[in-house]
Amino acid sequence: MDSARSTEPVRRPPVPVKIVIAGGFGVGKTTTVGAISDIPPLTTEAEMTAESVGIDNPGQRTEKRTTTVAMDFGSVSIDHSLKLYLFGTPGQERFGYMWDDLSRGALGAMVVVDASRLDDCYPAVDYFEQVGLPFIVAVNAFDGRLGADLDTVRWALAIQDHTPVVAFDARNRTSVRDALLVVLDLALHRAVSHRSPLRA
Ligand SMILES: Nc1nc2c(ncn2[C@@H]2O[C@H](COP(=O)(O)OP(=O)(O)OP(=O)(O)O)[C@@H](O)[C@H]2O)c(=O)[nH]1
Ligand SMILES: [Mg+2]
Repeated sequence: MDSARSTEPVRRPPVPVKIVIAGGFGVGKTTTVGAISDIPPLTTEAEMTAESVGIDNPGQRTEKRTTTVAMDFGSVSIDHSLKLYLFGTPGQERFGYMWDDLSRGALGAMVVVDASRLDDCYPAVDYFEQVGLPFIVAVNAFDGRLGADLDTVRWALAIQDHTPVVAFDARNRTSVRDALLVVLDLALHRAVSHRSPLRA
């Protein structure tokens, strides 16, 4: 009995990794979490009211009726050894005070960008540069169009060379997965390069 038990491979629980999905108002953060999550995502959507007109600008997406007021939450298993926990931030600037809490303990972040409204994206880029959390800029190809090429986005947002800028489709699971893998790759590289060398 004992010898049979000892030959069984030890199945360790997956390593939990927290990733923040951030960005300006209405850029597709909730859509991103919903597209990839293995579980029904937890959302905190509230109806947008007439009072928000002129303050919250959804751009050309006049069909937008709700907005995130606290957070999005979802999870996805990358493989048996790694499980991502995704925390989406609210996009409205007045909820910016929540970003510290949502980012605590995160390994990396994905800043979702609508290239037709780049102005809305500066606060998220600034925030992650200031707190030093590895992040990528993921330009959401609304309706298959980027609105601006990636070099233009990098230049306009003054994105540093070591920060990846990628295109993705927030509604497409595979596309979101590929973008998240870039976040993981970046976070891993950062962790390895910041590790102090072993003493002989
Ligand atoms: N056509 C198209 N519409 C999209 C895409 N991503 C999101 N949308 C739509 O754009 C609107 C905004 O998407 P959300 O995912 O709610 O954006 P958000 O960033 O979570 O918004 P806030 O939480 O309010 O800041 C919704 O109506 C989505 O259906 C996309 O890739 N293509
Ligand atoms: Mg949202």
